[in-house]
Amino acid sequence: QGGSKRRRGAFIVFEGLDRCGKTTQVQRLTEGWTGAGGVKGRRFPDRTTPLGTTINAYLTSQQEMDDHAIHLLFSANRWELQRVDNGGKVDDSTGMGDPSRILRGAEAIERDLTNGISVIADRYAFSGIAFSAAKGLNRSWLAAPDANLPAPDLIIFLHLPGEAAAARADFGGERYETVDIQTRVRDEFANVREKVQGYDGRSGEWVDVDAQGSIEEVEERIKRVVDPLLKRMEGEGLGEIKR
Ligand code: 2DT
Repeated sequence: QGGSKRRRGAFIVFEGLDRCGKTTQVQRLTEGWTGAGGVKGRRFPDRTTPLGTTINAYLTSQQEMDDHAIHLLFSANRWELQRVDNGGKVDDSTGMGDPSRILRGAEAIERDLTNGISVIADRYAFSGIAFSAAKGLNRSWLAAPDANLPAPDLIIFLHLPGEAAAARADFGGERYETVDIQTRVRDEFANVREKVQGYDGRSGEWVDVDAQGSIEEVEERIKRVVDPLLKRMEGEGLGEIKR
């Protein structure tokens, strides 16, 4: 070790339309993780936080909300998870003893990455932009609240052609789970993909992976994308966390 830079974890984000197999593949990659330093799975929205409860009420149509307001809540739901303990100044004024129980930041993505733990997320800011843009909100306004969040090293977009997606369209009953909305979101994801390298210059590589075929086939395709990233990290590491 000496004075050498500590190796950080890799941050990998999965995106795609509903029913493309994201959740299954995030789980598989997490459980079969071969990289050094361990791994954690994350899911956005995280419905377990206070804001997540409101987001869940919105998605399950128990609550209506202005499109801008819910967009900001989705983003805030990513931020509330980033909270860290300000370099050791943990607020333990509640006397609950275990700071990790007070500060969700103890589980925060940035801290995990710094500690060498890799993070795999089921959706992130790219879903945020695609879904809100599909409602017609101004695209340049949409990206602002997510600026400066930790940026992924790799975005894996699980791609299903239209017919294949329609064949899987036994959606649940949540707000966005209709063919009409999914079609518009598909177009918006294409816009996000185009902009990803350009609009912030910080986000990692966006890779489309064919989501057709068996779970094992898709898993194999994903491995072929992830393995080179892990190899790179075993070398000199990825250095600073991108923002
Ligand atoms: P799932 O929990 O089934 O993935 O559905 N969404 C998600 C947004 O509109 N904005 C966001 O920022 C994120 C992360 C996508 C969650 C639904 O919420 C949508 C589907």
